Parts: sequence; C-alpha cells; structure tokens
Amino acid sequence: MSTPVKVAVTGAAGQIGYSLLFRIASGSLLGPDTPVELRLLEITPALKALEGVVMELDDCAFPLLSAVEIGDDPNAVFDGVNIALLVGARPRTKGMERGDLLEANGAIFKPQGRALNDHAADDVKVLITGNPANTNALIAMSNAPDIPNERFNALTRLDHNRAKAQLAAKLGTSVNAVTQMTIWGNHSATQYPDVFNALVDGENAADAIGDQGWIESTFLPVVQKRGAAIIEARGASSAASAANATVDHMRDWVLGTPEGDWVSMAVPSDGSYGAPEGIITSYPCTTAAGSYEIVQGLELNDFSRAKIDASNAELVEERQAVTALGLI
Ligand code: NAX
Repeated sequence: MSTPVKVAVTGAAGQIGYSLLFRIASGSLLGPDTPVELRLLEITPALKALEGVVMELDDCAFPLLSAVEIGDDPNAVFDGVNIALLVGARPRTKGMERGDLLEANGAIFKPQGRALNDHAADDVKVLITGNPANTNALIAMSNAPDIPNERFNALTRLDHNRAKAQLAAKLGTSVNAVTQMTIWGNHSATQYPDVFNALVDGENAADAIGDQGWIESTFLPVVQKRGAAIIEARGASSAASAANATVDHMRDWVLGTPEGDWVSMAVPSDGSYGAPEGIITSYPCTTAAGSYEIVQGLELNDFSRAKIDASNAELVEERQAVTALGLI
C-alpha cells in the first residue's frame, strides 16, 4: 500500500459530512488502492458530535482508513493535507442581508485560506462546497498567495448531475447516455445548465428534446431550484447527493475524466467564453494527471450567452461586495 493521502474535511459533523466521510474512507474518492488519513475540522461546540462520527468511522473498520485527526484549529488540521474539502459554511438565516452572509463566510474562508497557504502540502487541491461556494472559494484563494490559483475550485457538480438526471428522465434513457453536460456560472439560481452542447447517445441533446419550451420553462427551473424542492420534500437540504457530487468532483480532478466527455467545475476564470477574469465560475472541464483544462471552442447561441453573462455578472457583484468588505 502507498503512503496515505491526507484529506481534510471542514464542517465534518454536519449533514454532508455524515455522508462524505464514509464515502472517502471506503475508497470512493481515491480508489481501492489508496489509503487515506482523514483530518476533520469543526467549530468547538461541534467537536463532541464529531467524536461520535469518528466512533462510527472506527466501527466500520475501513481497510483504507489509516488515521483520523479532529480539531478546531485549521492550522493544525490542515497540516500536510493533500486534499481539502471545505464544506462547513455559515448558512443564511432569517433577516440576514447578502452582505452579512458574505461577511460571516469571509470570517471562515479567509483564515482557512491562510491556514492552507501556511500548512498544506505543496500539491494541495482545494474544493469548496460550502455556500456561497464560488465566492467562498474566491476568498480562500485570495488569502493563499503561495498556492496556485487553479488549485481552488468550487462545486457545481451536483447541478451537473441533476441536469444529467433530468435530461435522461425526459428522454427515457439512462444517465450513461448523457455526455458533455455543462453548468455555466454561479452555483446559485442563476446557474445555466446547457443542453445545446450536451449529447444524448451521441446526438445533440437540444435536438433530441426538440422542444425549446420544455428547456426554458421546465428543465432550467427544475435544475436551478432543485435544492429548494429537496428542502420542501425532505425538510432538510440535500446532503447525500451533495456529498456524492463532492466525491465525484475531486475524484475526477485527481484521477481524470473519460475520453470524449467532460464535467462541470467552477474554476478561476482565465477569460474563456468572455467571463471576467479572476471570478470563480463554472466551465466545462476535462482533467488528466491531476490538472484540469477548460474545454475550448464550444458554440454559444444568443439564449445561452445571455444566461451565462447574467450568472457571471452576479459573480462580479459578489466579488465587488467581498472586496468592499476587505475579504480579498
Ligand atoms: P450543516 O449545517 O449540516 O453542517 C455544516 C457544518 O459546518 C456544521 O457542523 C458546522 O458546525 C460546521 N462549521 C461551521 N463553521 C465552521 C468552521 N469555521 N470550520 C469548520 N466547520 C464549521 O450543513 P450541510 O448540510 O452539511 O451543508 C454544508 C454547506 O454545503 C452549506 O453551506 C450548504 O449551503 C452547502 N451546500 C452546497 C452545495 C453545492 O452544490 N455547492 C449543495 C448542498 C449544500 O447546500
């Protein structure tokens, strides 16, 4: 067996953590031959609950789980980590303005970015799941000047998986038949799931649907508002599917995407497709040997262009807000 990979998870005692940790420890993240050491960060009042989760991890006797460390100090927990999954965040509570939300999350992601900068392994890859994910990633990235920007991603894979599932259901086929799906923009209600560049059994997905009305009035809002529909039905926000998407994103980033397909990843914009540089926005990406590339040369019709521009404009506004707050 190789040396264990150190995987940090923040918000480890939360609902996503409760699904995520067991997936990582069982080998879903890095495969059946790679042992992992879990390094779990929580706020002090949640450490006791986290101890209970660690007892359950022990009770699984996972062959690949070499060690588990827990703590409330990011400087200690992030020491030597190769992978950081930043899940813990401050949710919006009643009466909270957007500025308050960004400020509260800045208080989390600014010190975590610094701690990663100072203590993580040289090869660290950082994925932000905690909302507002794109802008939290921007805050962490901006406070980690020694880590290359492209090592900071935000999660839009759950939206990507949701879009594939909706499309497959509409066309009465399997999710395996759906390829080249893209989520563009922000992980928010402005995100744009693009069927015009997706394929179903090799055929253009928009052509296969043949109904622009369904795309505009059903598909887009269902994918964009799926999180709210789950809260409505379950009485709690998506957790297992969010953990699954977090695993999918990081696994593909480390191990590569299949030939002929791509995935959606929110990555620092290099200006591709007219996105303002520097924001962390979702693109179609391929990965190989631990690096990603933004897929180039896709055609965007006027409908898609307007939606993508609107979502990126929202990210620019969020960036302005966190700049004004001194968070980046
Ligand atoms: P929970 O509230 O169940 O868990 C969050 C955990 O984070 C709590 O245990 C809390 O104590 C911990 N935490 C708070 N501040 C922390 C800090 N400074 N350091 C370490 N831990 C800290 O939320 P959960 O349902 O697990 O969701 C976590 C985050 O994922 C939320 O921000 C949520 O909005 C976001 N989501 C993102 C999704 C995406 O696709 N990007 C989808 C699912 C989810 O909504």
